[in-house]
Amino acid sequence: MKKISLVGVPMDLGQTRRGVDMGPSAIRYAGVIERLEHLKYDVEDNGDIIIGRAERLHNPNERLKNLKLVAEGNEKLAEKVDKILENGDFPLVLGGDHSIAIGTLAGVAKHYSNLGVIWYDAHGDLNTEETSPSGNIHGTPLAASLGFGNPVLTNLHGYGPKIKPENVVVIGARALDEGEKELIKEQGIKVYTMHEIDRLGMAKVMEEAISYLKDKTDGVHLSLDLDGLDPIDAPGVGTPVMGGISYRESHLAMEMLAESEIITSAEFVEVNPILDERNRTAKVAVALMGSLFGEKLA
Ligand code: 5AB
Ligand code: MN
Ligand code: MN
Ligand code: MN
Repeated sequence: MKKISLVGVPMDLGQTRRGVDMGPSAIRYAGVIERLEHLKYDVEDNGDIIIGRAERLHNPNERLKNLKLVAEGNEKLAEKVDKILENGDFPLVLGGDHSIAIGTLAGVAKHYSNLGVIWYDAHGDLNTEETSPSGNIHGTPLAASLGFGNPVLTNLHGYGPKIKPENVVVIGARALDEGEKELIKEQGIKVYTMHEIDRLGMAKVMEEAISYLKDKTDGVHLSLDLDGLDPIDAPGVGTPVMGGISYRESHLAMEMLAESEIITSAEFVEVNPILDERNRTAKVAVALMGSLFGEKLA
């Protein structure tokens, strides 16, 4: 069994609601290490990546907020993740806002020739510097990893694009911006919105997603934004959207990924303990990690 190598990323500069930088602490407090050790994994905790502090509000002339500090933090993360994979371990990244997926994928993708990505999220995170309605980098990491957006982000860690559009599956989308919808059509990105989840059921969606990625990829990264879940089950997120994936459906999705054995790296992001109810969202994240790593109910 592979060693699981944890990295915390206390990043909150990819959006404007403070508190998501405490996500890694909240997830550790919710017992991630104990949960994985109980499943007989060897778990290493690398601690947190050091993220710079914005001295004052972002420069209003900059389209993408805190670009420099976000890029610097992501570069450090990419180096760390790169080393974890060089050691042959499984990288498990704890966010932090979703801008950190740029660094995670930069560290992961160079180890594969056809990396697949499952993007579990209410949002597409497919905005670019031009299409972003907010200037928040956490709304752009999937586009950046595909090679669309500001070169500082698309070329992070010295190369890009990291992934190919035909190797991406988005699951749970229900709040896509116009520019994101266009990019999805133009690039032929596979998206299971809540409509398909309602219509087909989560089991069928995951079956399809897994068989879509299984043969054409040599590794699959899971990027799980807790706002993919319904805010009733995961209230501690900065950009909640009603009508999301349930807690049970999410467990089923993780259990099916565990059975498929396709996942080779993962990150759990956007847990904001300030907006949470008694650390519930971090506990949900840890429970889902349990299922992802093979926990069984009986
Ligand atoms: B998250 C929005 N599309 O770009 C934007 O939480 C929201 O990482 C982005 O999925 C949400 O600002 C980013 C309106
Ligand atoms: Mn989201
Ligand atoms: Mn996201
Ligand atoms: Mn969010």
